[in-house]
Order: sequence, then C-alpha cells, then structure tokens
Amino acid sequence: MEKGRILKQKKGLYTLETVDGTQKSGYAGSKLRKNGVKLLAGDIAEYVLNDDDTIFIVDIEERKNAFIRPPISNVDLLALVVAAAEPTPDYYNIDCVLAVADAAGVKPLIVINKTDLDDASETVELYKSCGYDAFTMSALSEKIDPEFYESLKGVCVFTGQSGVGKSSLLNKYFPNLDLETGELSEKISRGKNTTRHTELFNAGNGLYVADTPGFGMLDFINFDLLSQEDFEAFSFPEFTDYKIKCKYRGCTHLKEEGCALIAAVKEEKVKPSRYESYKKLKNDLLQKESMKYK
Ligand SMILES: Nc1nc2c(ncn2[C@@H]2O[C@H](COP(=O)(O)OP(=O)(O)OP(=O)(O)O)[C@@H](O)[C@H]2O)c(=O)[nH]1
Ligand SMILES: [Mg+2]
Ligand SMILES: [Zn+2]
Repeated sequence: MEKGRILKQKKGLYTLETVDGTQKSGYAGSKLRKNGVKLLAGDIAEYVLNDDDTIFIVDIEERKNAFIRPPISNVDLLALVVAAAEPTPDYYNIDCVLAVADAAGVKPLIVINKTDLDDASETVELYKSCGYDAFTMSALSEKIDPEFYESLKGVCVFTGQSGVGKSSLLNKYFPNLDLETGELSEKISRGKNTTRHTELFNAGNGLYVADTPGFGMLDFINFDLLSQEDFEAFSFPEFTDYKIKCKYRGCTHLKEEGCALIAAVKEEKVKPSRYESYKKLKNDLLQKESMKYK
C-alpha cells in the first residue's frame, strides 16, 4: 500500500502528496466513511492508485493529534496570528486558542502582525511573561525575521481571526504560495473570510505550512475543542506551580479560601487577564458538559 500526506479536501475530493512529491487526488473508501472517520489535512493516508492516476484512500495512520477548528491533524506547531490593530486583539480569544493547543500538546507561538498600525508591546509582554514565544511583525514590510523563520518546524498551522493577515504573512515568508488575501470590512474592520479552506503546503526541507480560514468565538462554543480533563491538566501551564499548592485537594481555583492560584493573582504573579480567561473558559466547559447529559 502506498502512503501520502493529505494536503486539502474539497467536497470529499482529497489531494495528497505522494512520497515522491507529486500530488494526486481521489476519494476515500466506504470503510472509512462507515467508521465515521473524517479525513483531515495532515493525515497520512494509505491509498491505492487507480488506472487513471486518481487515488482511492483506504485507511489513515494513527494521528498524533487532531484539531476540529481548523480541521487539521499531526500538527507540530500552531502559529496564532493576532493583529496589533484592525481587528484589535481579544485576550479571551487568544487564551482559548492557547488552551486548545496546550491541551493537545502542540507548541503554540504567538505572531502579532500589523505592528505598522500599533506597537502591541503590551500584548507581547503579557504573553512572553506567561512563557509563550511571541513575535511581532508586519506583513507589509519587506523585513524577514530569521528567528521566526527558524522557529517553524514540521507541520505549522497558521490560525487566527479573519483579517489578521495569516495569508499575507505566509505570502511574505513563502512567496511562491501566492495565496489570496482580502480587504477588511469597513464597518467592523474585520476580515471577510477570504481563505475558505484549510490547505497544507510543502515549503521544502521537511517544513509544511497550513493556511486556514479565520475562526470566530462561535466556533469555540459550537465545537468540542477540548475536554475538561485536558484543560485542567495542560492549559494555562503557568498556573501549574500554584494549583498544586492549594489548601484543599479538589480546589476549583474559582473562589475557595486557601487557593494558591487566587493568591498568586492577588500578588500579581499571575496575569489577571489570564486568570479571567481561565475562569470564563472553565465555566463555559462546565456548562457544555452539563448540557451533554440533559
Ligand atoms: N496594515 C497592515 N495590513 C495588513 C498586514 N497584514 C495584512 N494586512 C491586510 O489585512 C487584510 C487581511 O489580510 P489577509 O492576509 O487576507 O488576512 P487573513 O488572516 O488571511 O484573513 P482570512 O483569510 O479572512 O481568515 C488585507 O487587506 C491585508 O493587506 C499588516 O501587517 N499591516
Ligand atoms: Mg486568509
Ligand atoms: Zn486553588
């Protein structure tokens, strides 16, 4: 059986990259469909080659991770693109994406674009102090940041709200991609969902980059993006050292006396905006959990 990496999907037609680097397209077999397996960009597919050079996907290799939004698997690095302005950064939105990446064990990286409009120093400092890698850049400038370029390894997914400049940045760093970029809506200075599909590109030297459609907070509410357990164990990693020092076992870190996390927030060892996001996300997850059993 031959193997290849799925690059994109459109109406059930998959395009994959074969081991010799050529691209072939075709459909998935009924066995996969029957088992309810939804193939994703990033999947390593096993296929047979048809006489007409199309492919027939029979199975996929076990994934090391998978995301629903954006729909992609086997990710090594998640580059969360945020705009310094237009649209203004939303900390809760950022923290939700970081929480999902951390829960999945995928390294997140924050890219603050459009620094020609605002310097975004507050946002950079906030996230660097939490232990995240953060880069500032402008897709409009010709300047390439070698450190950012070097930090891209394996399968790198560019995600973030519509209009923050994901496709523009990918075009700047990988000019032969020639991705479509879009105007912002004048009224709300948000993007207009120019990128419609998740697509993985081979950028050479073992590096793959994915452009993805912009997401909104609704995606967070509508999809099961992270479990309560993974959230508590892996998200907001800078809280871990405090959470283990709470007075009571089973502390929810929401209001209890003797909570070491709450004390750390008061002592300004933990960023208030991060703690606010933690509480909000935790409550959202709890609410979702309780809906499931109704
Ligand atoms: N001022 C400024 N504008 C930028 C920058 N990067 C991108 N833009 C503009 O922002 C708009 C949206 O850029 P895109 O690259 O299409 O944004 P996107 O994140 O791919 O958006 P979706 O595909 O809709 O999710 C375009 O008009 C870009 O020219 C930047 O660094 N500075
Ligand atoms: Mg785009
Ligand atoms: Zn606690």
